[in-house]
Amino acid sequence: MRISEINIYQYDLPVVGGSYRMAKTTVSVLDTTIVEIVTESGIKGYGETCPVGPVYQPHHAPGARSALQEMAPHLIGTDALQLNCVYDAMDAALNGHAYAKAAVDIALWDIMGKVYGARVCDLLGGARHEQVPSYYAIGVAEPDEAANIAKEKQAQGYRRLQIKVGGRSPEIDIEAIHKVHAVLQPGVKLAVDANRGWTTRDALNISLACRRLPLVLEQPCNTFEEVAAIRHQVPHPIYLDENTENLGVVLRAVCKRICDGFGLKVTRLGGLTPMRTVGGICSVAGLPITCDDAWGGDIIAAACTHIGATVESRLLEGVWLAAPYIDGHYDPENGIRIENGTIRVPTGPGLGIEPDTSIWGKPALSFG
Ligand code: 0XW
Ligand code: MG
Repeated sequence: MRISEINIYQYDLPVVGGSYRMAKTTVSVLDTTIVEIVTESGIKGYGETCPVGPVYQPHHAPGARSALQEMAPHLIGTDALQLNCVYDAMDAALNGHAYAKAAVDIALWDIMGKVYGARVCDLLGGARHEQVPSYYAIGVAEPDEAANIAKEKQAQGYRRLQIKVGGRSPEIDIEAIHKVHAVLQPGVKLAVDANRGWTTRDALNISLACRRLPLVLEQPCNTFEEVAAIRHQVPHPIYLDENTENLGVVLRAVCKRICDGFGLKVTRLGGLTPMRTVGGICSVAGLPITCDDAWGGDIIAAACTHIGATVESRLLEGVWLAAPYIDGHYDPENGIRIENGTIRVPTGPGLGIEPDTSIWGKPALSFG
């Protein structure tokens, strides 16, 4: 089934409440890129890639569109159902840029689902859950404010919280971690995410100051090497997030046991296809994962939910969505929602959402 047309949309997703703060960046509007792939039989698939600003990881929203512009002409005429061949065509046209290729990958899984009458999670090996747990990320906030948000989110049903730290004095981070921990209900998990913002010195001091608190340290330092250096000196489990830029890094981390789990991002790895491989590796290694992305609307939310549905319960820590920070949905009816801290896996074929494309205006780029 040949690809006859590719449309690329640009859309701004404003952050509800004004801004979202992490150790190295604060964002208030997210520039998202949506890829619409049309086949000769008229079936359409949708993919999306939305960096959370230009600093979070080496991804750039206009860069994603430039990469897609480079690749798209080479994809017209390829068979949408032959994912491997489309990958070959993308790699032959452009080296790297996995986060842009991811949008094409997601759109092709959507098309496959629509053609075969199956959900993406079922094509990926089968849904292990019809509802997946989500978790809430509390942006960098004053300690009392973070604790209040933690209480509010638990009351809404979340059973896992992530607090953002870093970019300020370690003493305030220590206080925030203790205050949030103090309001945790029994069984609620806590991840402390420095988003690469701590030096190894800060990570050691903060972890030791919180040594009695059960929590996970997510991406405490900037590089893989820094995390490896503190790995056996801190009392807490460590999850890697931003450093897992490709399958090779994941393999290295697993083989060297640099971490105890991963915060994964669908687009960073290059789409649902590499995510499935990483999921399999983590399953063999017994390492828990979260299925996330940096940001994005209903398309990314659906992709994260479908892959999350395929992960064993013992290893699925949660599926993170930007939905609570976004006003409205691309698909007002089937848009992905968090209810009582969980997400219902879509039931329709493909990603299970039918976006109202008029929301995005005219395509920024069209091919075919
Ligand atoms: C909480 N997230 C999954 C979404 C934000 O964009 C950052 C990210 C993380 O864990 O670093
Ligand atoms: Mg993280």
